Amino acid sequence: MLKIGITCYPSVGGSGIIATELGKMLAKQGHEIHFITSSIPFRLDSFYPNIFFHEVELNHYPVFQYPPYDLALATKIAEVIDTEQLDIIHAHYAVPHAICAILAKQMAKHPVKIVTTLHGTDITVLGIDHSLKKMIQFGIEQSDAATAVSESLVGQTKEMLGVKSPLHVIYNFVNELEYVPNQRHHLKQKYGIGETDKVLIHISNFRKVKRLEDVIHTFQKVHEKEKSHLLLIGDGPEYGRIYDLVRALGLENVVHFLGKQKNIPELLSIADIKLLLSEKESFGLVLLEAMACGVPCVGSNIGGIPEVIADGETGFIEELGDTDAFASRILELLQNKQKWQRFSKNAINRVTNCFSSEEIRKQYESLYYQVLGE
Ligand code: GMT
Repeated sequence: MLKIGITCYPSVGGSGIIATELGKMLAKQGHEIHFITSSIPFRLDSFYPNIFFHEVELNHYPVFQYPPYDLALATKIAEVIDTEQLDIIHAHYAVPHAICAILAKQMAKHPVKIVTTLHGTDITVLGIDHSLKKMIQFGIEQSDAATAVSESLVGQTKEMLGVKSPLHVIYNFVNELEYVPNQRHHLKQKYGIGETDKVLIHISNFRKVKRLEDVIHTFQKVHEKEKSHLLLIGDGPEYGRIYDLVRALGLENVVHFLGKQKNIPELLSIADIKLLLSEKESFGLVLLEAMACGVPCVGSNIGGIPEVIADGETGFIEELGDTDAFASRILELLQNKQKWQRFSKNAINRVTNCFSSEEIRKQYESLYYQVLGE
């Protein structure tokens, strides 16, 4: 059995979810898991005797303009490597987590291997910042193994950063016990949605790359032809702008801003279609969550989205920004019950066949043993 340290962003977000769910699955296999993060990962909701949490604490010295989080993290990782005799550090994101792990490895006395998973934002957003390119490349190349969550992200990483070392694709997954189709039609009533009205759903952190205005314009076109509502889940920088747009279009009674929510499977249970129309998306975990609940998805032809949605089988892919095409695909599904049911079934099957959490756990586990030479 291995002793594995995991460092990630513990707050809401796909990378934090994957890091935590993977930790929980590895713990079930008998491995000892040590989360080294700024706060308890939000998905670490129940007690596991072989999961430990090491909090990175920040000291506010008057000489520093900003408290040096990355150095505090590296120091903490080094301390845990030695005290717990860790075999592996799994860093989610090259910057800052892999960089901190590399520094920690140099400081620690106990030998450790570093596995880094790229989730996208560090490559597609930070990689554009020239000053960070070299550091991201260093983080990947100095790791003992690096993985990316889609083929598209591997391609982008190689192209943008000129990374020479191998990058393994290990797809994301969902907790299949949690994300299941449910009959919760009474929930519709709570939001003032008629029993037969259709429901579209979008879940994100409301950053510009998520193209919320395309979601609203697409919905407007659907709403003109079909009695429907839009649930917007999440919060972020675009919230205010999108709120104003919805009011300007007179859609405030049918577009529901729900903010950050925990009960995503329940909300998905009343949704007919999931929308993800981003301009950058290395994977789109929210698509997989929807598919597992039997909700067909409509997405943009960007990044890893076409690797998740099987176009014409579990949903539809259209060109970025083409709100007419998105709307007509949504109407095609909403107005043809048989087709919707076929897509819904295909979506559930695709999650089981291509993104099984057990398979993905095994892929990470065998990579750990590979870097350890076992
Ligand atoms: O999308 C975000 O802004 C959040 C970010 C994160 O850290 O969770 O998401 C990235 O990682 C997810 C998990 O691997 C992927 O599903 C998202 O596609 C990816 N986001 C981007 O590439 C923009």
